[in-house]
Amino acid sequence: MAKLKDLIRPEDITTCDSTQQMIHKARKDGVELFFDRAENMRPCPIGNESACCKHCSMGPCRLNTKDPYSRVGICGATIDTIVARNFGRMVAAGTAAHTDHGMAMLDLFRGVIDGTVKDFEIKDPVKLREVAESLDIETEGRPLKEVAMDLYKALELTYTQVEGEIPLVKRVPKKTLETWRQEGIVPRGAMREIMEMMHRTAMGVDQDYENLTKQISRTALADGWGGSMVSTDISDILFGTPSPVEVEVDMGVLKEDFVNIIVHGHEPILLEAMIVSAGAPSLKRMATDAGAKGINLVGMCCSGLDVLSRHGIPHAGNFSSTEAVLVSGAVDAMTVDIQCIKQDLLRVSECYDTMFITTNYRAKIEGAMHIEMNEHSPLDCTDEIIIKAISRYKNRSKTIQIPKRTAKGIHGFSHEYIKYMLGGSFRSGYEPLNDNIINGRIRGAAGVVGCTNPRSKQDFSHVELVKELIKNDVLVVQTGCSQMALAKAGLTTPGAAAMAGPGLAEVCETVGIPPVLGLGACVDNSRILMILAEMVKTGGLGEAIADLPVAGCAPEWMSEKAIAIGQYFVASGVFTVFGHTFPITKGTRFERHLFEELEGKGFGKWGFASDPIEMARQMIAHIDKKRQQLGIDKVRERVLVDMADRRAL
Ligand code: XCC
Ligand code: SF4
Repeated sequence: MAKLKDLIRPEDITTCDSTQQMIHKARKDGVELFFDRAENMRPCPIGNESACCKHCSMGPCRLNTKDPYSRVGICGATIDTIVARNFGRMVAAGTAAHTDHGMAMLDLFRGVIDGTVKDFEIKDPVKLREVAESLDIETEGRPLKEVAMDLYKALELTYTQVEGEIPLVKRVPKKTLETWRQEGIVPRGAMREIMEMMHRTAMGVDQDYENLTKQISRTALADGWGGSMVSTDISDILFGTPSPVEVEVDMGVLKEDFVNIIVHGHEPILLEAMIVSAGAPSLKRMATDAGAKGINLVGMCCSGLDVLSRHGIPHAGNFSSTEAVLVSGAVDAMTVDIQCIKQDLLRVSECYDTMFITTNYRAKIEGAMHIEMNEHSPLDCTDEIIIKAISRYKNRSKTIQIPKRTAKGIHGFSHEYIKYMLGGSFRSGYEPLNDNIINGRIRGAAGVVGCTNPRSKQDFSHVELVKELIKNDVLVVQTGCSQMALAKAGLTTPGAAAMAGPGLAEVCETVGIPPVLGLGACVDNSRILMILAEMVKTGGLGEAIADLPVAGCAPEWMSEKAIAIGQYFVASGVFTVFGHTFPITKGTRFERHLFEELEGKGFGKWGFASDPIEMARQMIAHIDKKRQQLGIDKVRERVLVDMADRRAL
């Protein structure tokens, strides 16, 4: 490692105070973190703009990013073909991740229905019947198991259907669906779409960036309205639909005198099973016999967000903090399943004698302890993890330094709950939201989501962007690592309404909600799609999602999954801004297609900005444009004048 004084200052790496403290400690301990590698490894300038193709062994072919039309690949592939193909493969990979995760949830659901999985049950039969009815499955007077089996079969089509539209497109607003039909991009099963995407991006197949874009959208839609939505619905049915709960977050949730276990990854089953194991009297006794006060279960990344919304389990931080938290020395075990698991977590764990355990057959790490989770007997795995953690607790030998910071906030806003909360139990619905947008108190809504990235100061853009949006009366909904950035910054409390503009603040204070609503993990971006669909259905704000005064943003994204999500929002009609980098060569026709032309066809479009205030400006400008098109731009001016008058009085 470089000399301490030559290293970039932790304050410049992250705005997360706990993570800063851990970077300081890691440096003292001589432990390298991914922040240090990001500093020492410049991104490849050609790859950064996606101007390289390695789809066959005539290449790899590198084009000139400064003058993208000056040459073509050996096969003749133009820059537009190359960037579009690369982009398409990112969408295919992201979609595969979400749909494979959703498929695992369906496997579990099937096991619960046919009785082979005994440790879980259907926790939310109301949602099961609602989802079934939304797919025209008969529920009247039928036993739950029977309805569940029919639902399972319908949802399986989301993946396997060879021909025809996937069942969940029934939820898409009519006019939006019309646009997709015109373009021929209503998804069939996700397996088919991903397969076709991979095929069409292979050497010598689809070499027309506009035609490729159609399949890119179709694949992404198979994620948003398919795999991700199934994943969310089944998780709710099996583990309960979230409703608001107060949760403590940040690294201060670790407790020195407890056995600390962190669960990191994406499938809710691991942490759900951990909760059961950690509650077992025999294991609790084993922990106290070892001298601990108890077992402290803590989540990170999306796994953490899933159970935080359902059970109020504390959350230690987002993607950029998963190595840093180990540096505290207080983590007795970190256990992981799939996605966003840095391989180097193993080495950092070893530096602090933390038990690092992989649990999923699809995601092993060379050299790491693997205790496989079998859905038919999940507790065998989680009991053993707890026993391992207790043994590490007994033999703790490293100095422990836990950052003291915690923040409390309200999380767990499902789209069902938002409906209920706004309308009350007698008249639940989205009318109050639409009304407040139409009357101008709320200017519009924004989804701020996605990862953190060591190439972008951790949490900074998320927090600054959201502050700017709420200040301008834009209601914010959140998922993923972004939600944790705002939670740590204290913006998920009702008190944060004080930072909102007068109109939004008034609505938040009346309903008693924060101006920033956390909806859960990244697959739960499907909840945002449902909110958008409800807003259209409720009326008064246009006929398609593309008509709504809304926008989306992933300011510090890093994963291919984020690109898939961005594309399904764009294809659904949402203006979507990405921050700090975009995997495309500037000045190409493909860029113009994504950033301008798609909008003219009735879709949303992509945007890009590096600075959070600029991101907010673009999003608000779009929201205002939509308000104008809807003819509701004038009311807002009146409302704000009223408000100022009232305040003056
Ligand atoms: Fe991963 Fe889902 Fe990104 Fe966070 S936000 S870094 S994808 S954990 Ni999903
Ligand atoms: Fe080069 Fe064409 Fe092969 Fe890509 S597919 S590596 S552009 S020859």
